[in-house]
Amino acid sequence: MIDLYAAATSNSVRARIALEECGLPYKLNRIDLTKGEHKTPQFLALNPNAQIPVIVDSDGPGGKPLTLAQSTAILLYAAEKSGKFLPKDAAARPRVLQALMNASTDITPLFGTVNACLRAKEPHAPTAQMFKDRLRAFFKVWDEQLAKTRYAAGDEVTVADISLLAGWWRTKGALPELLEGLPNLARWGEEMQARPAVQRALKF
Ligand SMILES: N[C@@H](CCC(=O)N[C@@H](CS)C(=O)NCC(=O)O)C(=O)O
Repeated sequence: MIDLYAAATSNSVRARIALEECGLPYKLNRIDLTKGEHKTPQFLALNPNAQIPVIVDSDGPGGKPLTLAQSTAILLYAAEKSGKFLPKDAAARPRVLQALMNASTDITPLFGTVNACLRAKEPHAPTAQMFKDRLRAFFKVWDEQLAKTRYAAGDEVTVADISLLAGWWRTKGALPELLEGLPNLARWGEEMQARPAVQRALKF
């Protein structure tokens, strides 16, 4: 059994969709960031960086317990443990990893940066707009890609789709104007969001 510590954030959702899609049984432990539940001694023992998501897998590698933070590490761990969503083919894999990294290390952090700019005690509109423009530019390239392929890295759902969905879903909820006029991305997002495992993962 896997314990997942999470809330309705893009990084948490990436990990939860991964567990649901990979069919790995888990228990959701809700962490309320507004109450500082990620800063308790018990939580810091799981992740000294005081960030969600975290998983604790009682049946980790070699049958030993594993504690793991970082949503993309959790996504890759779930994919490898289940043997799903990560092609073994040496030609296909780099393309999937490239798409995964864009979703995980460009899109989600930019979304967080825009939010931080907007929520700052003294918001600076031009800075927020600069990061919004960068985020929009990444989504525009995704829209062009998804005009050519059904999924993020080809004809099959991979870890890249799971990661991108997390950023797309949060942006759609908080900054929908950044996704306007991107029909291929919208087609992909709606299809991904309709998957039963994703529906379960998005219910908090
Ligand atoms: N790179 C990390 C980022 C994790 C992260 O930023 N988590 C946020 C929620 S989305 C958090 O726990 N924030 C707590 C805080 O900022 O105090 C990952 O992918 O898991």
